[in-house]
This record gives sequence, structure tokens and C-alpha cells, in this order.
Amino acid sequence: MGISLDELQLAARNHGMPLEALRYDVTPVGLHYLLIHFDVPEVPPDWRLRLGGHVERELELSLDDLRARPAVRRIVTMECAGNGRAQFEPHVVSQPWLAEAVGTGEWGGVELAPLLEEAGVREGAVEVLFGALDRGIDGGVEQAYERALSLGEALAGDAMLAYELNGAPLPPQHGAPLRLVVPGWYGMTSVKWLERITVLDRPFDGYQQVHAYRFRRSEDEEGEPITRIHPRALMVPPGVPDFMTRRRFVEAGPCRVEGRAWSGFAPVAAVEVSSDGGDTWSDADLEPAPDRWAWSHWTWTWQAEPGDHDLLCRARDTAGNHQPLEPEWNVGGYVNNSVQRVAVTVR
Ligand SMILES: Nc1nc2c(c(=O)[nH]1)N[C@H]1C(S)=C(S)[C@@H](COP(=O)(O)O)O[C@H]1N2
Ligand SMILES: [Mo]
Repeated sequence: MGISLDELQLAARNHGMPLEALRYDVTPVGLHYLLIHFDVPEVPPDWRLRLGGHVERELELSLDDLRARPAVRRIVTMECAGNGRAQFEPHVVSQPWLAEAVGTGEWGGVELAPLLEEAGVREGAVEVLFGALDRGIDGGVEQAYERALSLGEALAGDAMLAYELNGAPLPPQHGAPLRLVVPGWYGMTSVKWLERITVLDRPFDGYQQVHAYRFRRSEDEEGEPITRIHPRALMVPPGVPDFMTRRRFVEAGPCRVEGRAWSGFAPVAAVEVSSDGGDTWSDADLEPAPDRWAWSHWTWTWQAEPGDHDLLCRARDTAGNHQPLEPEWNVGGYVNNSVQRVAVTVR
């Protein structure tokens, strides 16, 4: 089970967040993970957002029009649905994430719902489709990147259209000039390089909705759509790494371990850590999240004794969702939120 050159080509374009960046409340822009299915598209100089479909009146908005509207800022943790994919056995061929396809941005822009209300959603509307500028071929199908949300989620959730990230204009790789951000949902929902919003009176059946991003145990299964982010805790790997293997080396004695935890269903209720490979668990100290959809910081002091150890951490949320020790294999290699395991040698 090796990683192919095709997968390396994807991995070199789409980088993860180095886990030591779990130290920051808000991920510095260049350290936020990146996932681009096709290419970063060229944005026409006369770019406009068009909102149409099953509405009373179509809207056409420039970036200045959007900037003139009431602004919102939200700290949101985003994670790729394929995070953890490279850990699956049998191997799933696609972007080979280990555990680092996550980041937290302070997104600035406008709320989605008031725009839909202004356009006047007509009776019979069921979904809202978000269409992007980037194009390519996936599964033999040529397409623009497009994803839909139910009308309920689009109107009731905290979905926003972002033109800023961490207080600066949205950079090209994160979707400039404008992207959708759907807090709590896996990243594929947050369409970058947004160009059109179309209110639909029937469910969208495009590739990224009905073929990709479904949890299927076998190819011929229709599967369940992937939606919200399942809980996960990650730690900053303690000590120093060995260059090639990245095994950790720590001095004996008290060792402060820290990390972040998040869930797209409900606030994080607890983080637990194990230093004996999962036989016994202790509660970490958990801080409140800086925003409703942002990760929570946690810390724990390990009395490190000489020898080889496996450090594990796991989160559960207030809705009772928790992390499994072993992932459930699926065709697309999605939602592997099994517990992180860090091999440490204490000297
Ligand atoms: N237009 C467009 N939007 C997109 C994508 C894409 O390839 N094209 N990738 C999606 C996926 S799968 C993820 S995980 C997030 C990643 O966002 P980021 O690169 O800003 O971290 O963007 C989503 N939005
Ligand atoms: Mo993703």
C-alpha cells in the first residue's frame, strides 16, 4: 500500500496544517490547510456575484456592493471530509491526508440569509446551489465545482459569504474574491471562487453532490451524504521530531501537552488523553471555544517516564458524538475521525 506519484502530485498542491500550528487560536493564513480540486481559476476583472433561479428578483453584486452591506466576522474551524484518508486500509486513492487537513480562520464578509431574503425565495424552492469559477474533470465528468445546501440550512444556519480571511482580503488559494463559509460543515460545502447562487425547486444532482462526498461501504451503494464535521481532538506532537520518521523525543519529567478539539454538531464536552496506548484515559483541561464554530484549546500535563509510549487524545461533544479507536472504511475515504496516536520516546 504505497502512495502513487498521482497522489503525491495532489499532496504537493494541497498542503495540510503542520500540527504545531494547533498552538494558534486562529491559523495564520499560510498555515491553513488547502484543498483545490482543479486549478486556482482566473477571476474576470468584471467579476460579479449573480443570485438567481427560483426567486422574485435576480441580484447582481460587485465586491464593493457586498462590502457596503452589514459585515460579520466569524472564527470558524474548517476540516476536509477526507482528513485521515491515508490511514484507511485498504488504501483509498485520492488526496492522501494524514490528520492535518484542518485550520481555523477569522472569516469576514456578509451573512447569506439576508441576501436570499432580498432576492425573495419563491414558493417551492428546496435547495440553494453555489457555483464556482474553477472547472475540471472528475470521475470522467467535466464540471464547474458546484455544491448545494438545503434551503433550511442556507436560511437558518450561520452560512456567510467571505471576502476576508484573518483581517486581510481573501487570498487566491482560499477562494478570492468571494467564498461561501458554512460553519460546522466539512470543507467541501464552503465553495470557493463563488460566482453564482441559484435557488432550486428540485434537488441538485451534480457530481460533487450525488457521486462524491457520500458515505458508501461499497461502490454500488447510493450512500449517505457527508454533512457536518464529526468530533476530533488533535495534539501538538510534544518534544522534538526525528527528521525522517517524525517520531517524537521528550525528556523525562512533567511534559505539557496541548491541542485543539472541535465538532460540527455541538460544543466539545470533554477531551481525554492516554499515555498507555488507550488502556487508561485522563481528562484534559478544556477552555471555552473563542466562537460558536471554532475549536477549543486543551492542555494536559504528562508525567513522562523513560521508554516508548503512544500518546492518544479523543474528544466528545455535548450531543454524545465521540471518536472511535478504529475508523469505518468507506469508498471515498471520508470522515476518519479515529483517535490520533503519537509515538514518543522518553529519554
Ligand atoms: N470552488 C471550489 N470550492 C472548494 C473546493 C474546490 O476545489 N473548488 N474545495 C472544497 C474542499 S473539498 C475543501 S476541504 C475546502 C478547502 O478550503 P481551503 O482550501 O480554503 O482550506 O474548500 C472547498 N471549496
Ligand atoms: Mo475537502
